[in-house]
Amino acid sequence: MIKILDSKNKNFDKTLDILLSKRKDKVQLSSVSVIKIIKDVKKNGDKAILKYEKRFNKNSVIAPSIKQINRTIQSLDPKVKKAIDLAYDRIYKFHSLQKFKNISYTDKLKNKLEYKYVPIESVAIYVPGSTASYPSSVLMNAVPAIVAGVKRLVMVNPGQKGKQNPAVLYAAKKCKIKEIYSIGGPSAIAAVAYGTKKIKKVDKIVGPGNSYVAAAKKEVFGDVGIEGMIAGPSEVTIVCDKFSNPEWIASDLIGQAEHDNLAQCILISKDKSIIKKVNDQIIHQLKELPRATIAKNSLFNNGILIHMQSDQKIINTVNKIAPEHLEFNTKNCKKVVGKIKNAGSICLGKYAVMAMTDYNVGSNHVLPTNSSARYSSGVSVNEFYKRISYINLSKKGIETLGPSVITLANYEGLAGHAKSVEKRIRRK
Ligand code: HSO
Ligand code: ZN
Repeated sequence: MIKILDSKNKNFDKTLDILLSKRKDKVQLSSVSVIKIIKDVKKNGDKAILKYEKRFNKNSVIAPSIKQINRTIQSLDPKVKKAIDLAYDRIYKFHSLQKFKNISYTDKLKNKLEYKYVPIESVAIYVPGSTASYPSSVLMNAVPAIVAGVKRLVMVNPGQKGKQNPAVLYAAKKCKIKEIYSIGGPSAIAAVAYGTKKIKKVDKIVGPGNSYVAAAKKEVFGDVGIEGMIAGPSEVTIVCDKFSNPEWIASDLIGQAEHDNLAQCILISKDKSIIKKVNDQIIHQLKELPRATIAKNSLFNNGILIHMQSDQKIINTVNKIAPEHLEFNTKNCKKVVGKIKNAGSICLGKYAVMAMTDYNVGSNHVLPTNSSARYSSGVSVNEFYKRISYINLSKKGIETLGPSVITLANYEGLAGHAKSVEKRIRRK
C-alpha cells in the first residue's frame, strides 16, 4: 500500500523528512563498493573494465565496430527512427534558444572587459541501459552539447547481455557521436574520468544513471566535471485538485514509478476524495503494467499521498521536496506556480504530462533529483560551456585604479602583488 499522510498530524514534518531522506541513504550506501571499482579501473584500465563488463553485463566487447553498430541500427523500426528524428529537431530548437550571449564592456577609462562562453572540449554521455534502454536520454544530453559546440562526444552505454540497443545507437548516430563504448556502471564512469589505453579521458561526464552510477560520478567529481547535480533515481510530485482526473494522475505517478525501485512519486492535494480515487486507480492500473513489480516497489516503499489544508502549505512542501518533476494539475496552477522556487521542470495544466517532456516537447529530461533542484538545474546548453573573462587594461586604467590595488595588496601582506602594479605605474 502507498503511505498516506495528513499534514494535520503532529508527526507529519518528521515523517516526511524520513521518507524524503531515504533516497540519499541509498546513494551513500553504494559508495563503498563504488570506490573499490574506481580504484581498480584507475590501476588496471581496460582489463578491469572487461572484468566488470563480463561480471555485471555479460559483455565482452568494449568498443563495438562501426560495422557492428550500423548492422544493429538496420534492425530498427522506421517508425521509431522517425520519432527520434522529431524529438531531435524539437530538442535542438528549444536548446538553441538557451544560448547565453557573450559580454563585452568598455569602461570610462577605456579598460575592456569581456566574458565569453567557450565550449568544453570533450564530453562523455552516460546512457543507462542494463534494465531499460533510453534513446531519449542520448538526445537530451547530446543535443545541447552539439548546440554548444563540444568537439569530442563520447557515449558510454551498457548493453543488455552484450547487445546494444538499436534505438540508442541510432540516436547516437543522429547526434554524430563517433566514439561509442559498450560499458556501464561505476567502471564506465572511471574509464572516461581517468582514461585507459582504449578510452581517452574526457573533461566532463553527463547523463543519468542508477544510484551506483550517481555515487561514482560524485566520487570522480573534481578530477572531471559533472553536471551541477547528481541525477539519481527519478522523482515526481503531482499537485492536483477535485477537478483533476484520477485516472490520468494515477497513470502519471505509475509512469514515473516504473523507472526504478527507488523512484519517488508523491501526490499532494487539498481534496481528500481525489487522493482516495487516485489510490484506487493505482491499484487497478498496476494490474496491467509490464513493469508492475518495479512500479509497485517504488510506490509502496517510497510513494506518498499527502492531504494538505492550504495552498500555502502545498507550496512550502513542494519547495522543501524540490522535486525533479512537478506536475501542477490544478485549476489555479498558473496563479500559484510563481511561488514554486525549487523544481527541475514544471508541467502546468491537465495536458502537460511529464511523459511528454521525457521525449519530444523540447525541454530536457535530465533534471536535478534528490532535492538538488534547490541549487541546480537540468541539463541545458550552458552545461557544455566554460566561461572565461578577458581583461584588457588601458594605461589610464592602471594609473587610476592601481594605487587602490597597491593599498589592498599591502594590507593583505602581498608585497609582490603591489610591486607588479607599482612597476607599471612608475614606468610612464
Ligand atoms: N523520466 C526520466 C527520463 C526518461 N523517461 C527517459 C523516459 N525515458 C527522468 O527525467
Ligand atoms: Zn520518464
